[in-house]
Amino acid sequence: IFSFSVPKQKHFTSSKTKRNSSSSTPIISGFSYKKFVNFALEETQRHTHLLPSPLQEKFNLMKSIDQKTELEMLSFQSSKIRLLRGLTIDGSDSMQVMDFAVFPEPEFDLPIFCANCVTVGSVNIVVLDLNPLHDVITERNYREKYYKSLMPLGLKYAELLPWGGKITSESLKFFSPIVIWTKFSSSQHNHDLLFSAFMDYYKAWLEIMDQAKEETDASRVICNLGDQHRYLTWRAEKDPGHRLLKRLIGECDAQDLVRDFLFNGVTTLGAKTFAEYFPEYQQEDGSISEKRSMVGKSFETRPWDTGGEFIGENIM
Ligand code: BLA
Repeated sequence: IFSFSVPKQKHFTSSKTKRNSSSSTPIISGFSYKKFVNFALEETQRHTHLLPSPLQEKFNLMKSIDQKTELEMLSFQSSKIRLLRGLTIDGSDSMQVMDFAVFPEPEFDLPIFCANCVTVGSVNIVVLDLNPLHDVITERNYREKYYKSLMPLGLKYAELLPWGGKITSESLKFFSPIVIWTKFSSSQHNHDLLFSAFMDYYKAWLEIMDQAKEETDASRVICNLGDQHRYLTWRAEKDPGHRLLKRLIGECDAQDLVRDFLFNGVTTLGAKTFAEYFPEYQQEDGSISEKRSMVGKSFETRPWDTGGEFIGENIM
């Protein structure tokens, strides 16, 4: 039996604030998203037996082309978890990135845990969510199954971490009524708040994982598989992180990281292509539009009511 232990406190740097000489904004020194990933791993181990993923051998540590930035990758699996993986980027120029996600086995219709945080200078961009596996705008049953009881949690953080402004409707369709989509400037208070939101959302995900029952109806498993593949196909093609990754490690390694690690499954869980799932991106010559969004940005405020009902307009 394989056992391992999570390196406790290895990356846990205490966050001290210091004054930025060029402005009066306090900046966080020693801030790192590694404590988020460490928390998630330790917490997961209380609920299930984690095994290292075969991906770990190829994806572990990388340096950017200019040697100034470090990329760290961790990946695991368990009985209900097809892939738990985290990427943290520790940049020299006060850039910190985390992309942490958990993808369920196709026998489970569990949401996909999704935490994406980007800190550049004092700017923070965050998406934290239990991304719905199925469409929560049209499929009421799925929405109620998972999100009804989570609405109080979502409402709490919707106040503390306000809506980040206009967002594309393509992205919005992958978000749940409890999504935390926010932007804020760095401060100890804000980073603490984000960490507590991350811990609460992750604990909520683990609890629904504990309760999840294996689906035995083959047609439903196929449906779970298809929707997870669609999600992976979307993110492997259009995730906002790609441009930065290309700049850091070059086009070829970035493609590998995105398709084989971050969105592993995009080439194995299904055969449909991006153009088949998202035909609106197909151009006359057959190629895929490089645009992130065909619709543009909308939804200046949170488009769900307190009951989790979608109240936005013009979602296509
Ligand atoms: C910005 N990342 C964003 C934005 C969103 C997300 C919504 C704001 C820009 C926009 O409105 O599109 C995240 N979008 C998501 C997520 C989903 C989605 C999670 O559709 C899920 C369905 N981000 C990363 C990684 C990097 C990264 C790994 O996850 C870098 C390596 C960078 N994200 C990044 C940067 C920005 C960003 C630099 C700001 C610049 C930009 O928008 O291009």
